[in-house]
Amino acid sequence: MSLTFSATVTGSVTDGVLVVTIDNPPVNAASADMRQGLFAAIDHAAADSGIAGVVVTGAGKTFVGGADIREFGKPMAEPLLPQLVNHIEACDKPVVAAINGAALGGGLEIALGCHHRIASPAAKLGLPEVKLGIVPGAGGTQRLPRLAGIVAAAEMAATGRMVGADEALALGIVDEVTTDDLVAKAVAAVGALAGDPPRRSGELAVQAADAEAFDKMSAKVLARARGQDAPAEALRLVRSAGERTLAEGLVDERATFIRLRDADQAKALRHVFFAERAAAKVDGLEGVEPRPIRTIGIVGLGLMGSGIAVAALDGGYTVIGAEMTAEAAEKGRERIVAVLDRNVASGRLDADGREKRLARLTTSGRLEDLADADLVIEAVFDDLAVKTELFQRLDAIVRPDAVLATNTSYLDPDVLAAATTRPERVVGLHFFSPANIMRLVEVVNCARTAPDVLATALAVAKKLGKLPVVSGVTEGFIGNSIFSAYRREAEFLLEDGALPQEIDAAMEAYGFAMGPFAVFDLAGLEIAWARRKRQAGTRDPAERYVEIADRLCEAGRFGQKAGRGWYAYPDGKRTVDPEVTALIEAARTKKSIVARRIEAEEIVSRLLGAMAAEGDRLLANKIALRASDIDLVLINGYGFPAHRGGPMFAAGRS
Ligand code: 3H9
Repeated sequence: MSLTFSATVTGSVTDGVLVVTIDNPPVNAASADMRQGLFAAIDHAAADSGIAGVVVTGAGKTFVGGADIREFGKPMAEPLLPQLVNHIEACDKPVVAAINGAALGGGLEIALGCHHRIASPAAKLGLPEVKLGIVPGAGGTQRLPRLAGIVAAAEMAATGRMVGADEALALGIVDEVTTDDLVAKAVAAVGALAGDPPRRSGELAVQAADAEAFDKMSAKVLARARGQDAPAEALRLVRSAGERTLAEGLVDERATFIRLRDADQAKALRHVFFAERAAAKVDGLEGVEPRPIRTIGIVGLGLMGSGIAVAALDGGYTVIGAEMTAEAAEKGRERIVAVLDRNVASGRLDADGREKRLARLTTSGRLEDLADADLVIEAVFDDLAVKTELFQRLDAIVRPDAVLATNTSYLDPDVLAAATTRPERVVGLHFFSPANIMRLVEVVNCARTAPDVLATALAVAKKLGKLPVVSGVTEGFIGNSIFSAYRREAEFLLEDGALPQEIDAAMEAYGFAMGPFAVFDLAGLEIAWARRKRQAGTRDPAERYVEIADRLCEAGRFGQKAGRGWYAYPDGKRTVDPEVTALIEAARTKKSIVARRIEAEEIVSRLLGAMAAEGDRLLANKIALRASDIDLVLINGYGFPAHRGGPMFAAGRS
C-alpha cells in the first residue's frame, strides 16, 4: 500500500515496517514540505499498531542534502528541523536511517535523530554548515559527539569535512555498512530492534574529551579559519556537549545558529554557494554534448604541466606527458612521481592509488606520441613564438576532432588559434599553481571556440574536481586583470603614504591569508617586471606609473626566492627592510608627493574599490559572464576571503 505524507514524502509498508522515502530533487533538501511529510510519517507509524517501526531513506543518490538553503532568510514554516529531529528521536518505535548517499548538515541531523543507522558504501556524512558561515541548527553539535566522541565530532563540525561510510562506521556514527539491499537490511533491523527501548543518540553519555588532542585539533582549525566566526562556535558547542544536558546544549546551538545565519559572513558564504552552482551554467551550452575525453596529452612537464598531469591522473584520465627531449620527459616523469609520492606520504593517496595512476601515465620526448590524445593541454614557457609554433605542430599531429587547450596566463589565445587549421577546437584552460591542488580553472572561450569544445573544457575541469569559470579573452583573463588593478592600487597607496607592511596587515586583517606585497614576494617580481619593460614603449605618459617595483628589481630584490623583495627574509622569515622604506620615500620625493597616514579602513576600501571597478569593466566588455563569477575567481585563485563573498559582492555589485 502506498501512502502519501506530503508532495515529497511517501511511504509503503513492508513486513510491518513503514518505509518512508524522501523524494525532493535535486538533493532531497529538508524543505517545509519535506519536514511536514516526514513528521506526519512518524505520527502515522506511532499511531498504527500494525506498524513495528520506520525506515527513512532518500530517493536518488542523496539521503538528505541538508536544510533547504533557499529558505534561509525567509519566514520558516513549522515543524522546524530541530522539532522534526526531536520528534523522530522521541518515537517509541524503532526508526532506522537507510543512508543511501549524502547525509549532510540537516540530513545528518535527521539520521542522528534516528535510533539506528545503516549506510551504503556510497554514503557521505558531514556537517558542512561552517562552509555556509553557520553551525548546525538541529542538534548536530550535540548528538554527533555522543556517537563519535568530542574530538572527532568537533573536527567534523568545525571544518565541514565529510566522511565516507567506512570512516563513519569506525567513528560510531553509523552502526552498519552494507553492500546488500539497503532498505531490506534496514527493514530487518527494525524487526530486530522492535520491542527494545530505542537507542536515542541524545540520551547517550558524552565521553570525556582528550584535552590535548582537542587543543591540537582546534588550534589547527582556528589557524585556518582566519576571521570566520562559525568554526570557533562549532568547536565551542561540541566541546560543551560534555558539560551540560542535551536540552541546554540544543538551546545554545539553536541561538548560535540563528545569530550566525543572519550575519554578514553567512550571507556572503551563501552567495558563494549559489555562485558556484551558477558558474556551471553557461548560456548557449544547454543541450550541447561535450566531446568524449579519455586520454589527455600535456605538453611541458614543468611545475605547472606536472601539476596538471597529476590532476588529470587523479581525475581518472590516461595521460601522455610530452616534452621536447627524452631527458626532459624523464625529468617531467620524476616530477609527477614526486608529487604522487608526497601525496602518499601525507595520506592523501594510498599505494594502490599511486600504482593505478602510474599505470595510466606515459611520458615521451616526441610530440608525435600525442596522436592518440583526445585533448592536449600545453603548459610550456609563456612565449608567443614558442606557443604559436607548438600549436601549428600539434594541429598536424592530433586527430581532427581532438581539442587543443592552452594554459597561457597572459598571451592572446586567439592568436594561437588562428595559427591552426581548426581554430574552433582551441580553448584556454588556465590552471593555477599547484594545479593538482588549486580548485580554480579559468576556461577561456576564444573568439572561435566551438560550443562543444567549450562544453568539453568545462566537463573535463569538473571531472578533475575543479571549479571552472568561463572567461572571455583579455590580457590576464578575469583573475589577472583584477589582480593587476589590485597591484596598481596597492602601489598607489605606497606612494600616497602607506608602507607594504601596513597594506599587508590591513588586507590580512580583512581576511586574506597574505597581503599583496607578501604575495608579490612569494610569486617573484621578475615576470611583472619583464611585462612592464615590454609595455614601456606603449604606455600613456599621462598614466600614473609607480616605479618602486622597478627599483627593487634593479637592486636584485626579486622576492622571497632571492631572499629579498618587498621584505627581507633572514632565515626565511618575512621582515620589514629599512632599505625598502628608503626606496619608497625616495620615490615619493621624486614625485613631490607628501606622504600622509593612511588608515587600514581606507587601504581596504581603495583596494576593494579598484578590484570592483576592474570587475565592472570586465562585465561591460563581456569578459566575465556575471559578477559572481568574478567573485569565485578571486576567492579560489587569489586568496580573497570567502566569508567576504568576493570583491563584487563586497562592493554590493553581486
Ligand atoms: C543545514 O543543513 C543547516 C542545519 O544544520 C540546520 C537547520 C535548522 N538547499 O551541488 P550540486 C541545489 S545547512 C537547497 O551541483 P551535486 C544546488 O543549488 C545545509 N538547494 O549537486 C543545485 O541547484 P541548481 C547543509 C541545494 O550532486 C542542485 O542542488 N548542507 C542544497 O554535485 C545540485 O547541486 C550543505 O551545505 C541545499 N541544501 O552535489 C550541502 N544543496 O541545479 C550542500 C544543493 O538549481 N550541498 N542544492 O543549481 C552539497 O554539498 C551538494 O549539493 C551535494 C550534491 C553533495 C548534496
